[in-house]
Amino acid sequence: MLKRISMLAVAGLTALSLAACGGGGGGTTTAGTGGEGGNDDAIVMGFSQVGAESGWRTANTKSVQESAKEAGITLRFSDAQQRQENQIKAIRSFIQQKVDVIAFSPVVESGWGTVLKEAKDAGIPVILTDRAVDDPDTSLYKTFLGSDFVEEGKKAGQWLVEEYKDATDTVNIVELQGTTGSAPANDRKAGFAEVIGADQKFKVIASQTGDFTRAKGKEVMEAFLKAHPDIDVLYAHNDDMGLGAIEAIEGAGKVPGKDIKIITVDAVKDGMQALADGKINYIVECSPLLGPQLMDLAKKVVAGESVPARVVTEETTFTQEQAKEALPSRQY
Ligand code: GYE
Repeated sequence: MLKRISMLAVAGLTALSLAACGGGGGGTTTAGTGGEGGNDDAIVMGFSQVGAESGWRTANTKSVQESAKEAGITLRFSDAQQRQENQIKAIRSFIQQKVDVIAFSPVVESGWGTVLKEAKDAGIPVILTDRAVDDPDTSLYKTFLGSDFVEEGKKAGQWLVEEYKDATDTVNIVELQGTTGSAPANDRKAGFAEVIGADQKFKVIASQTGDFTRAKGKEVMEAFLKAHPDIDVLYAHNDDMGLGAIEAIEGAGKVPGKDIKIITVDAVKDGMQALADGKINYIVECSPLLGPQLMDLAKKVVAGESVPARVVTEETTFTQEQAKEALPSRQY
């Protein structure tokens, strides 16, 4: 499967022309050691990224690009701009290019069977990274590397249960969901609902998607605030939506972190800063630094070695005090 191109010049030209043609929806770029280090056995990885919707995503892209370079893997990177059809196009293009391995972070969970079957038939192994697919045929991919999003939702719920353990009144919660149909939105919602569902006093009075972006988080929170004068808690499926919502809350003359308690997921720098500043109350960490593990898995898969079907990322949680301590050494 490995490209055995003996002349470096040819390798360079090939990389350039492929980059120029573009490969997927939002544009493909090639990086890595293919034309630099004289490594004509370099593994070629086609990577279809979700987009650039959040601080988490930016950190994840950087991690993947840097780790590919370090591992000597030639990366063909395609940005899907949050659209499944762009990802499907990118994967088909990677199949045509006969890359050695395809890695992708599926924007939504369903609808992948056909294109993954095409990759399998072409003998190209696929690695899921960050987000899952819901296809029951697990032979369509070699492994899934990423967080346990249900667990993240549960951790958010557990903090809330503890925070309001002495409260007897109803706790009115609004929820900003991630991208509709995405694994983190589905699972973070489910994990949270399971934990708070054990106590009747917790009521989710509004729940809508903010598409994981700051702008949408702000817009939806503004609508929530207009419709519901009595919001106690905001649960946002990522920091960026929470940060957008903070602007909306301040705009409505309320104090984020006090009048409305806020829980988010990710723990990117801006989120951690808002937590340290007292505007967010609790953050459940979701690590975007998946690059090194992804490259290790890719090497094994291409070498025909067996890999675990599931690799779960290790993560923690942060209170306001813990955020102050962690901030100076935060990598993303
Ligand atoms: O939490 C969010 C991003 O899939 C885990 O996607 C990822 C999520 C992350 O846009 O900020």
